[in-house]
Amino acid sequence: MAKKFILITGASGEIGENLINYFSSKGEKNIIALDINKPKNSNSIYKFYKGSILDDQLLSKINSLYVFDEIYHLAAILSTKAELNPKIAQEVNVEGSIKIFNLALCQSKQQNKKIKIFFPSSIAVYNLKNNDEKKIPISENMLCNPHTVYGQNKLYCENIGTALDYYGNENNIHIDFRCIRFPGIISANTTPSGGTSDYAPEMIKSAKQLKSYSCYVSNYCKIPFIVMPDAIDGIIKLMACNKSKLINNVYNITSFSPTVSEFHNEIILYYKNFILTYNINNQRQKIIDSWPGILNDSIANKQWGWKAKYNFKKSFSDYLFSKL
Ligand code: AKB
Repeated sequence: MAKKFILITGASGEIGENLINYFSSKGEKNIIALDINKPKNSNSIYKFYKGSILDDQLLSKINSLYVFDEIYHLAAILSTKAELNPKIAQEVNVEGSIKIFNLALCQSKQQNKKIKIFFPSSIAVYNLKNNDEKKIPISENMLCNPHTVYGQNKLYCENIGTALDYYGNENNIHIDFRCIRFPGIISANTTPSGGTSDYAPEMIKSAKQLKSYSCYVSNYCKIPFIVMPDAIDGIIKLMACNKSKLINNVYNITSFSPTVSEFHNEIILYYKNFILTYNINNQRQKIIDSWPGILNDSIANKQWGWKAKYNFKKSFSDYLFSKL
């Protein structure tokens, strides 16, 4: 029987690197990684391909060389960068995703079975209009009318993936599409770039480096977050779940929703000299104001047992600042 592989696109991004570390810790070596940059942990994988998800020749080579069981399609341009470069964002986030879905459909056809594909979506698919909505836990079917390029790209791809799972393509070939709408993710060992939720991980990293931080959104701002171990746990749990239990394709997950001031107050318990200043970027502020204050993740909890292991306090004491 042919050896089965896992394909990870965006392998050197934050989720990619942490996912590779997870697989490697479980002894999983059959990983094919694709990214424009080499991941730091490339010695833990079978083969790294340096290139773009828009490169048809490269995708066709990868498709012909390997039999894939699962695909984690993580490559994307995040929200702040997408607003500044809408054309590139459309190419990478939409056209690139369609190419990866097509690769999954080819694999499904060759293997005569549904290929599992994991797609990370985002709270950017929501668009809140006022402060009252910030106080309501937002469920998957509420307020999905994104105004950012990134949110629109993600919602569009969610819908294509869901349709390919349900209806299949014109040849009746289906994929097994599984998607999480992530809140901001905070990692202790990697740094995000191009996102709008980056203020929290940047603030924490600055504190650890004994530097001050100038925050680009106001002190009252509040969006949901989780820490990286919970994000990885969510991906693994969702991908491992028996398909018969999954009534939906797209799920919210969350853990805590502090304001910028609450982040600051927690950080100074560990780094009492940490200085936070503000230099508001109106465009980024507007994006944060439009994202949920609280997420409702009860559907993920009911259908596949999702529950964050790290709450706000524990994230700092047992993960982010655990070595202090
Ligand atoms: C971003 O800020 O763009 C991402 C996200 C919340 O999807 N971190």
